Amino acid sequence: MRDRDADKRLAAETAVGEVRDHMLVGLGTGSTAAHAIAALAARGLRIETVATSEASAALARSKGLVVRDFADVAHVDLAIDGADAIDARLRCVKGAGGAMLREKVVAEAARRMLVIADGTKRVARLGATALPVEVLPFARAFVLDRLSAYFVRCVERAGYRTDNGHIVIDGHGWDDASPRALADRLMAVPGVVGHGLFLREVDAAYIAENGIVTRLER
Ligand code: ABF
Repeated sequence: MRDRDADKRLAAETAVGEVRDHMLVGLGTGSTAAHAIAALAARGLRIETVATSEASAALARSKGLVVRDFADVAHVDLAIDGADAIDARLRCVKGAGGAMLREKVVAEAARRMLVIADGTKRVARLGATALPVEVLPFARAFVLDRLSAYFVRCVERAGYRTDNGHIVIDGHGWDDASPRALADRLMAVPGVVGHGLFLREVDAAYIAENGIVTRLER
């Protein structure tokens, strides 16, 4: 049995094969995305990038990639990012790494969005994975109270702040019968600034399991 990290690297390296010269590439966050950043740098293409986190920006720069300020960017050619869970319809839960808000903006700006993952991320149902919700610190107690209607248990990440200065509440135990409705309800709570449900952003996934890569296309 291969180790998970080898599968993460294989998925990342395979997906990076879609990148061409002169593209503007969105860099994801997390250990799988870090493999993609390394693979991109190794290819030596003439590309520019934007990053979904300060950590990924620093990693990319350290490897010699050009990282632009996303605040100056409206369109990205290709985004490549990890996930915490992905189902057969390419719907994902993201945000264990806390970068889901910037990840969603970049994914939405991208003409094509690829998820890269090892096989353990493939799930039949999304609801077994904790759903991260990014929250304005000012609204902490109010949002925790409102979120209790949608989750069996809500856990604030102790001492944690996102790159945007917000807190994260992980929602455990949620009904995944209609995730679109849940996504809408979460965003309707004042003080919620984002969440980790990616329901229509992902165009394709590269999933590696025991050294075999499967590409799923929407
Ligand atoms: C980002 O990093 C997130 O959206 C997801 O939460 C996490 C996956 O991390 P890893 O690749 O380390 O499993 O992609």
